[in-house]
Amino acid sequence: MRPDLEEQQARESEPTSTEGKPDRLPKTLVVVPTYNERENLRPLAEALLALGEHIEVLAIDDNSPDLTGQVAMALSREHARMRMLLRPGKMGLGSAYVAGFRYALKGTYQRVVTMDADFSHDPAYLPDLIALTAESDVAIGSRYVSGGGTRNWGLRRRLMSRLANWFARVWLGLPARDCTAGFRCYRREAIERLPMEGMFSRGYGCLVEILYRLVREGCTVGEAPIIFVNRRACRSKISAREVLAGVSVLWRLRRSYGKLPRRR
Ligand SMILES: Nc1nc2c(ncn2[C@@H]2O[C@H](COP(=O)(O)OP(=O)(O)OP(=O)(O)O)[C@@H](O)[C@H]2O)c(=O)[nH]1
Ligand SMILES: [Mg+2]
Repeated sequence: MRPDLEEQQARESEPTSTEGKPDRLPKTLVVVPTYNERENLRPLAEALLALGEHIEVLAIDDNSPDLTGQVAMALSREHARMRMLLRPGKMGLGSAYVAGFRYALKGTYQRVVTMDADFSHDPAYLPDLIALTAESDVAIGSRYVSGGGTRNWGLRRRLMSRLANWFARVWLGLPARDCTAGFRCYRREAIERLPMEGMFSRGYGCLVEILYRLVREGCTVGEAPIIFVNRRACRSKISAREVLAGVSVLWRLRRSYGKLPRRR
């Protein structure tokens, strides 16, 4: 790890313990995993923080070679509601989410949002997602419900996403149209029920795995439409290996726990 990041990593910023603000919106931690998102992190974090005092942002950076970690450090010095967790190397999206969940449980956050740093997930949808958690334990920013969709995705990406979702529904019995979406809001109580130690996946497969495990624990799922826009800056990280790892997670979940029962 670079020496400039070493010192900072030792002092990860602390979660706050103040209660929600008088506007009564639930105190929300927005977890943003980053790997090579130098150009995206600042505009995204500032757009999120501008949504209101109830929002705090946690950037989880895995020692990105483009020094996104330095942007996270600068932001956390400038903004009281900006937090950071700098890890020594690339550990995968799933492991970043779990680190974010653990961080949230140490504080008094009532909601935890996960979203990508690359503006595929528009911060403007955040209030809708938080509002939906009044009735569901998990709210998904969904591309595959009425009003949702994708922009600038090639045929291969569209097919892969549809196929993964079809498997998640038919093979695992998940009760959602968009099971692979990373833009989600969780109630704190849902995160508390997630068996994090036993997770199979450290990469992208975690999206299906988290949803599967939560539904198995009895959590309810709602979906709000979003238009997903393909990244506008920096490079994609999804490799063929990641796709294979995702398929193996579906297989392991089905083999270990079976298909989820139909909801009444
Ligand atoms: N901390 C951390 N973040 C990661 C890792 N892998 C991906 N990310 C971040 O997770 C989010 C989703 O990754 P993306 O590469 O955008 O995946 P995607 O949106 O499915 O695909 P593209 O946008 O086409 O690249 C982004 O904010 C990434 O920077 C990782 O190993 N560690
Ligand atoms: Mg992306």
